[in-house]
Amino acid sequence: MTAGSSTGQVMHDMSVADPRPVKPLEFDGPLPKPTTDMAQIRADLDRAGYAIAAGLLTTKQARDMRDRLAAEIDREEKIDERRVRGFFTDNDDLNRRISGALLINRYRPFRDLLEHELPLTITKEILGPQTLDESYLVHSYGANVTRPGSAQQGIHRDRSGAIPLSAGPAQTRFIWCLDDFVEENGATRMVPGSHRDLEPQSWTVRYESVPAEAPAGSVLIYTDMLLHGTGANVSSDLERAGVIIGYCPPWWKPMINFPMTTDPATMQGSSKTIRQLLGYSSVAVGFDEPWTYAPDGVNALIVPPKMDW
Ligand SMILES: O=C(O)CCC(=O)C(=O)O
Ligand SMILES: [Fe+2]
Repeated sequence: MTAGSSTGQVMHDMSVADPRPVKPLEFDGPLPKPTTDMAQIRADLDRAGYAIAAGLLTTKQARDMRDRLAAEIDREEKIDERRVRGFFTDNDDLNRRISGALLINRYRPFRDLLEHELPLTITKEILGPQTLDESYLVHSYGANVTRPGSAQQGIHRDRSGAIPLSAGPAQTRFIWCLDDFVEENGATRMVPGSHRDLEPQSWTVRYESVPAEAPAGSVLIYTDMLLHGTGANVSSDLERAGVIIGYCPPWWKPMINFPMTTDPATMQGSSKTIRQLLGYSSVAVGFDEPWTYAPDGVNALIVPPKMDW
């Protein structure tokens, strides 16, 4: 297959002696490129299983968020390095990760990303209508900074193996690029077309993959059907910061219990949409249970579950 190759990559865990057989790409046609054209984004998602939306953040916004992210990671690392390194899905402890639960408490732009129009539009289109228009939820939120020498992450799906692939997407996923993503600094690797593959992911094959290269301020869009993973950072001096957010239907359990992890003071004056996305609602289907034992500050933020958008 001509469209990129992962076989030449540095893989610290496996090296060139990686004995696993290569699973070649089964995808023909042009690879998604950064675009501002919504029709192209939809077409790329359908055909390749991912798309690259360009220009969602200005260069300055991306740089400010990147600097703030670096500062928050430093701050956490000084308290306890296990908070930001050695994440269970990484092959070494060179990357730095931080939970979105911390980020949204500390800097408003990390909250604003959650209700940006583009991810919400795409989420609605992909996950489809919900019973009684109950709001989608933020399923997961974290940032991943690759650093020189860090290894490629194993190619995977952001999905529980317990959900059959035939059920279709259970999550929309967005990686906000705060730096230019290039192959050298570990741009996310994608397996185009794998969103249609109903074979469970295997650790015993080496998936051929392509780097999703994108300028800072872009967003990589995919779903939990697509095989992908962080690229190896083979540069000597480039970092690559990405903020990763997933959305799911309301009947799914988010990985972060935001009403319990978010400082209520930071949510004052926030929109109904972001509160719904973060789970400050009861349910549209089922018992409407008051949050009897929640702190007053949390109870004061509760909104109805029905989406207005
Ligand atoms: O940082 C990236 O490029 C992707 C990370 C990822 O796929 C994950 O952590 O699940
Ligand atoms: Fe992932």
